Amino acid sequence: MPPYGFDALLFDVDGTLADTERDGHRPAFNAAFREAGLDWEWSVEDYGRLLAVTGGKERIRHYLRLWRPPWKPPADPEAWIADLHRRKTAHYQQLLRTGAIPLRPGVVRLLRQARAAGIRLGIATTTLPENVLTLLECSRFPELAGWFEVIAAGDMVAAKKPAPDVFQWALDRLGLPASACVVLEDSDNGVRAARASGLPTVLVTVSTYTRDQDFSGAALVVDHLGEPGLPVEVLAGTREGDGPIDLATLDALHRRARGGLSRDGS
Ligand code: XBP
Ligand code: MG
Repeated sequence: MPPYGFDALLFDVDGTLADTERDGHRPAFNAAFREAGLDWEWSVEDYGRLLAVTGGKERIRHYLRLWRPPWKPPADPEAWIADLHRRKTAHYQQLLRTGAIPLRPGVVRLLRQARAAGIRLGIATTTLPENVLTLLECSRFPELAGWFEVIAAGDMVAAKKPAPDVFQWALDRLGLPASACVVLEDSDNGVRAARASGLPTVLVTVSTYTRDQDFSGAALVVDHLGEPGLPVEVLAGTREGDGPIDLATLDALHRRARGGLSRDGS
């Protein structure tokens, strides 16, 4: 039993493990649009607004409904959206394979510390499992792809974040109560999803598009996890000490968030 008050860390992917949205998913959507003969282009600013809708297929559907009328897709709209999204995924993975999207500061350090301490690792993401694996395998640390016991992804469940489903799925697979896990997220939708599934402790590392969001359910909001020589800025909430975010930092947040409850929540 590790000397920490939690058994597992649950990581979001997009924005948390890596800052994937602006220079990863967005250009991949645009490349898919061009390939399909569409003159659509999601600018950096437009994409920030579209991110309110989680999930790539859902985002395209929303864009069609609210931004493109009276244009309509040929034939069956759902099949057409699915095909366009498949093209987007192929472009995204091609981009990941170039190594263009690095993992965020402190991610590998914290994962290594967790692994050494016997803390279990899981992922709760909106994107596809193959995107998660490609991101990790094409990073400078491909061994990370084998470190996550569970990859809970948006299409495996009925509703994507901010619904709690994907976190619930991860908890069920790990066989752990919510009280035994700490979550790392970057977005308001992610915090809402985690809190709605009863997860008490959410650390937010803000990303390109999320800095100004409302993180009222989070235990602490910082700019990134930090590294020796790369100080962490606290954006909301308080922490004990300073320095990079490590297991001791998360443990202190978790104990405070749980307010002295026992590990099974009683
Ligand atoms: C991330 C998302 C994803 C990506 C695109 O949300 O909303 O939809 O933008 O991925 P979170 P897909 O970080 O909260 O999980 O196109 O594969 O859906
Ligand atoms: Mg995210």
